Amino acid sequence: MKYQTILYETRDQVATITLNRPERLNAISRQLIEEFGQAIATAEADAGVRCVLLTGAGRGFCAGADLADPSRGDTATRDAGAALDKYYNPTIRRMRAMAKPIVAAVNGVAAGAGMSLALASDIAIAGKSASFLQAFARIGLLPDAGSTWLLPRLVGEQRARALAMLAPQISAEQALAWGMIWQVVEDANLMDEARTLATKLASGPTLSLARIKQALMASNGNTLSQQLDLERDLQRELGRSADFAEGVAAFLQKRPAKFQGR
Ligand code: LHQ
Repeated sequence: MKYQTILYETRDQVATITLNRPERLNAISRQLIEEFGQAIATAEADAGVRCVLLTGAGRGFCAGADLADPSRGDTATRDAGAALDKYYNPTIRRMRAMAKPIVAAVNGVAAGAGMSLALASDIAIAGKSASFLQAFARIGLLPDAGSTWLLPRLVGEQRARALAMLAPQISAEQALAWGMIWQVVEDANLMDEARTLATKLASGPTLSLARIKQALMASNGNTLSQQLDLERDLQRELGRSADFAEGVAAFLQKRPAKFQGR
């Protein structure tokens, strides 16, 4: 597929999606969110892809919705919910439900819905010069694309409230200290580190990683008792997988496991 606002490349079973409007810090035009949604769906459907790596071109990760985009769609109708309904929300749902891990390599500022994309990923690592900004309240909106749900779960209620209401631009180190992201690395090493991480996940037990995602997601709405039942059901499935048999055999034979993702 030919994209205009993103780059899509598959290597070593990792699909790399690069948001590619660097002159606007990869702000999300209607075309970009449409193409990003298509790319996520493509990666999900491709059996040759076992991990997604998401990053931004240039000095920014993503500056959120493109406030200057004439095709934004909400200007005439003043319906800011329409784009969420049509483009953002299905994509965030797909990212969280996707049976493959998503790594975000946050290479610069992640603002507004751009920050939501980073938070909706499974593992986010950032370059030292990256920053995070819940920009929404600065322009009279509320955090969207999942941020009001994702953020308090990552950093706790108090920090989520202050981040949303005061909208400070916080450093990668601060985001790390608050548990918003997994790792901070030197800018120059970010893509190498992120690719190493993504390639490791891509050669991992994909079904097990998918069930981990599923169980952690479900835990947000489940009681402990419901979660115990879910763990039992999912473990039953994984217990019959080829990768579990391989994992145990490799352990007993003192060799690295060769997982096939089944
Ligand atoms: C931009 C943007 C941008 C256009 C930088 N748009 N051009 C909303 C509406 C409806 C439905 C769906 O959901 C949403 C959700 C949202 O995401 S709302 C939040 C939208 N994002 C923002 O409010 C962030 C706006 N940007 C900024 O505050 C700053 O640009 C940050 C802090 C991200 C970066 O600051 P700097 O590093 O100082 O860069 P800059 O401001 O100089 O930006 C570079 C260029 O990118 C500049 O263009 P220019 O022609 O002057 O060089 C900016 O205008 C453009 N740009 N963000 N969101």
